[in-house]
Amino acid sequence: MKVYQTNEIKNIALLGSSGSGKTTLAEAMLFESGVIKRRGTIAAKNTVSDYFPVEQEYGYSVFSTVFHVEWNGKKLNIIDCPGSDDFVGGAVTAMNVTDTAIILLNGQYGVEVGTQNNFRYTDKLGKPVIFLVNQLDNDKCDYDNILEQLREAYGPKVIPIQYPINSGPDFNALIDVLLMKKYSWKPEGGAPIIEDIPAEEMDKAMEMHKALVEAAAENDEGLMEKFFEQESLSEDEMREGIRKGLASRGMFPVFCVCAGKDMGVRRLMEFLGNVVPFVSEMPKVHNTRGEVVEPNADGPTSLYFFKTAVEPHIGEVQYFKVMSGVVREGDDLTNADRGSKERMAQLYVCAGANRVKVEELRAGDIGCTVKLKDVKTGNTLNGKGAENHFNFIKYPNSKYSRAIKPLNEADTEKMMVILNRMREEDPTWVVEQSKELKQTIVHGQGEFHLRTLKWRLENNEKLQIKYEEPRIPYRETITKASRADYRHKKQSGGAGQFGEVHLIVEPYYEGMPLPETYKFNGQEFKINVKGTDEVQLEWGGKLVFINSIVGGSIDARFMPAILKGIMSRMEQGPLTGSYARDVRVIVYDGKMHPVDSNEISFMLAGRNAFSEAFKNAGPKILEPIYDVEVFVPSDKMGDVMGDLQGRRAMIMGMSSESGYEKLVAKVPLKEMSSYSTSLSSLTGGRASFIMKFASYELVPSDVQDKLIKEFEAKEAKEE
Ligand SMILES: Nc1nc2c(ncn2[C@@H]2O[C@H](COP(=O)(O)OP(=O)(O)O)[C@@H](O)[C@H]2O)c(=O)[nH]1
Ligand SMILES: [Mg+2]
Repeated sequence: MKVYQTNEIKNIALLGSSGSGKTTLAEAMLFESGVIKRRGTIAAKNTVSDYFPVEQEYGYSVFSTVFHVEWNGKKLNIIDCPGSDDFVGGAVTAMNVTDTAIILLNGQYGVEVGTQNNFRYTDKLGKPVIFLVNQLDNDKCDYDNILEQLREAYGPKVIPIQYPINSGPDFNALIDVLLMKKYSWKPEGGAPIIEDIPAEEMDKAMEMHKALVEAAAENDEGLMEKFFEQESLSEDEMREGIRKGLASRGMFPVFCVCAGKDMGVRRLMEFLGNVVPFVSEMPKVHNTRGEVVEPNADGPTSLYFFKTAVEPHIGEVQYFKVMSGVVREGDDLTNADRGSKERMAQLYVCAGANRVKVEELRAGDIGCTVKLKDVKTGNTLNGKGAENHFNFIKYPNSKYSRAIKPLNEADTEKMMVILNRMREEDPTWVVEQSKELKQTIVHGQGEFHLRTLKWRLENNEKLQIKYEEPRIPYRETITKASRADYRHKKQSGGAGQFGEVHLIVEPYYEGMPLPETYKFNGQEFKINVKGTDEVQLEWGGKLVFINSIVGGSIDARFMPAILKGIMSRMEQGPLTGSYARDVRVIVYDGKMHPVDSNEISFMLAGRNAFSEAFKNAGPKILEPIYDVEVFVPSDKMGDVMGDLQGRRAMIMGMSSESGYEKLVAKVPLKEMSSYSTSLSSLTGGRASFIMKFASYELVPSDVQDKLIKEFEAKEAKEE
């Protein structure tokens, strides 16, 4: 295997909605470059890219797949990304370690919500984009209309380099307006027949060629001058201009293929090899200290690990990008995240499950290795002289959660070990052992995401599990002031117990003034603040505890016990056992016994007085509310809106973006538990959404009554 220099390497991500044809394109690229002898298909479950059993079972990509092809002396590292929102983790990672993104469009649908999501990420990361219209053989494919949609969505920077002459089932020819040639294929695809453009296409081709030349010239002043002098550019000058336009996102070229029939794929690869920017031409990468890290093979060695795959018979395969320097087998490196030392074992370049040994990998290249001791996805390994640390990959928040349980309770520990290991493969799974909900919760990107987790646990790990609805982390609070006394007294043989506490509770809000006078049933209570404890509650909100005991009716030494008693009730709210928050308590009086008073007595008196006062203080249940943004194809807007209204959503706004609508709403978490599934079935998988915790708000009174009844029934059963 040849060692490639930094200026011979290009890193490319294949993006696009699920079903647009990324995996099929990857297969055609591998075939065209001679890596494989036969093209596999999704239907036959034998593609290089979807090589995990779970992917073959479901017929779509779950993981990103890294492969490389050699083309005209260049090495193209390509990452085939899963298209579905459920597996967005792989796409986010790939975009971070590659330079150019190819966004595939399904000829049948054109611009989809998934296209927009992918494009937004490339925008955030400043990556070049090539649009690739695939499935030109689909009878619903309307290329001109897709171009229209692209221009509407991304503006005049969208410049077609090709157009099909005969899209639909007979597709076999296109015009390339960069080379000004006609490309056509025999039914088996592969090598094109390249001819002059037929007379009847000449006008259209010339017009598009001119637009392309002008767009290419715009990216460079020298080219612009030449263009004005000669009214044209040479082929090389055009390539130069397009390369610059790509790198600066001044141009988004559009290509055409029919990946399924291997038509147009060679020409695309030629363009990738000749025109798309090299690693060294891309915007600089920074380490966490903000220093520029040049992709320079002469610099110190730094590797960034972006992916872990656990493979049968091999174990963990770790994928990395050489951010600077050179890595060789036997190199001693230090893990910047974990402080541990690692010795590099064999190095490989990858083609899906097939790996080829390589002696060294140089700055900008992507490879994989095995048998590392303690390297997790996201870690940086440094050689001598490098002190880099990278953490540029930000995963989206999870939006689908389920409580997970082994069918056999004895397997709980085993399950946790496996879940934690699987997280290393896919950091978008979040596993949480919730003390509050008394459940183990797995958070993911959607129902499919968790379904594949279950499939893998059951099929690869032989561990049977079940999912349940996660409980909702309700909160309790009060809405008005109230007062209570409680005397705890116990006389049993020897030492007795005695403690009496008088207190007032009231709703707490930030910046409220110190208490002065209260009136309950005509009786006035004057408050004399002696001391204030402000407890920042672990679960959000505050408890403010005010001591205003006069005349020593309770010794100061008992105050911490009273607070402890109150806290124990805050942890287990009086209404439903949920955490309470935002309460101010004023202990203003009480009684002691010279012999029998002790801490436990005051703890219990404090707890019970608090409980009683809380119940009379207009107690309310709060529920978590999320900010939700839904991206919907315009024709599905009505259905999606209606569905949201059925979920007690408050619609905050709507805006039209090209091809889809963005809906902003506040929705209770309780109503979001099956949202990803419903949205997917309402829109045929063409919508997507994101959600983020916003605030706690009061639940409607009918919901509150129901929750209290459920809690009481459960308590009665347990007693
Ligand atoms: N007719 C036709 N079907 C295609 C083409 N490319 C892919 N497909 C089919 O579209 C489906 C989705 O393709 P796949 O490569 O899995 O898409 P991905 O989700 O983007 O990886 C599969 O059934 C493919 O066989 C094409 O050019 N023409
Ligand atoms: Mg795929």
